[in-house]
Amino acid sequence: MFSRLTTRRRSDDGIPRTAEEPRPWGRILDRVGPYLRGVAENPAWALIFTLGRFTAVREMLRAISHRSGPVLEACSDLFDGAMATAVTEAVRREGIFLGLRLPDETVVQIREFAATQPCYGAFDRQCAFPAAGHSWAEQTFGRRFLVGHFLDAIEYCGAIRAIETDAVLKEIAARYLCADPVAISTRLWWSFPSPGADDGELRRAAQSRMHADINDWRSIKFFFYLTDVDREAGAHIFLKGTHRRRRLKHQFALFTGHTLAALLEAYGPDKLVTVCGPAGTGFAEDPFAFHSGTIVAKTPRLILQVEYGVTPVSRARFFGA
Ligand SMILES: O=C(O)CCC(=O)C(=O)O
Repeated sequence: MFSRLTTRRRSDDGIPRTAEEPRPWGRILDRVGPYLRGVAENPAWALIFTLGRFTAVREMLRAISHRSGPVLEACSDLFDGAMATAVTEAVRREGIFLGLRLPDETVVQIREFAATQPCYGAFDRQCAFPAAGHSWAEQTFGRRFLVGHFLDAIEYCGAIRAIETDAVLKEIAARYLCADPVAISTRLWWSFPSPGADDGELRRAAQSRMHADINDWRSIKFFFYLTDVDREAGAHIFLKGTHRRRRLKHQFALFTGHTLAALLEAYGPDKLVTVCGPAGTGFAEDPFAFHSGTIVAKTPRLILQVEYGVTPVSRARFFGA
């Protein structure tokens, strides 16, 4: 059924520890198409991609930027506006704030949406399937689906719209970005167990090596788990401090993705954060820091991500397609 059935060394906590890198050609070829499309859609992205990898450039742009409105204490039905300062300071200092929480009814609404709508395997609109039919879909389409995205269908989920436009999240984003925040992506997706996935499949599903997002000159992501997540369910991992302090070899590297083992050696094992928690758990992070999902060993994970930046993007990129 599947053409490649290689397995990858994986530790008990779901985080691949392999230090060696596979040959770069596959990684380069995988990226040519998306990069060219990115530049065609938005030529400014070439500049962001080239210069946005340097911490000095990012810090300089932050220093000269400003937001148009005053700093306010925002209020909303979902989050406590009083936490904006703590969130912003933690993300600035560590790159991550753990401790956001979605109201239970919001979790229920998004779970209902995800249970009644098909997701799309490997971002392919030809491969629609209900999450409960994941094994069926892999058999039927003859492909592994490590992730299933809902793409633009999430526009019809009121609970997601409410999070995306939430005044407290926007205020946190404005403070962190030192600019009027632009919503640059919203994604809802399942991560599924799919034993035997090879390195390329794991990499495309953000499960094999840590990476840094260069989506904009500055951005902030809010993640929310909609299912209970432990180390067997694809917990998100993060390297504290790497959004601001980064070795030159990692700033000049051709790829932003590196093995966890190599990064732990460079920055220290004490910097690793593994985010586990019940459905509703939320966290804010600067995705320029090294981060990743991990291999889903047992339980599928449903996760929502809302990202704010400073430069508008196209509709396709907004939903991650
Ligand atoms: O699946 C995850 O936890 C990581 C997602 C990720 O790497 C990203 O959104 O850039």
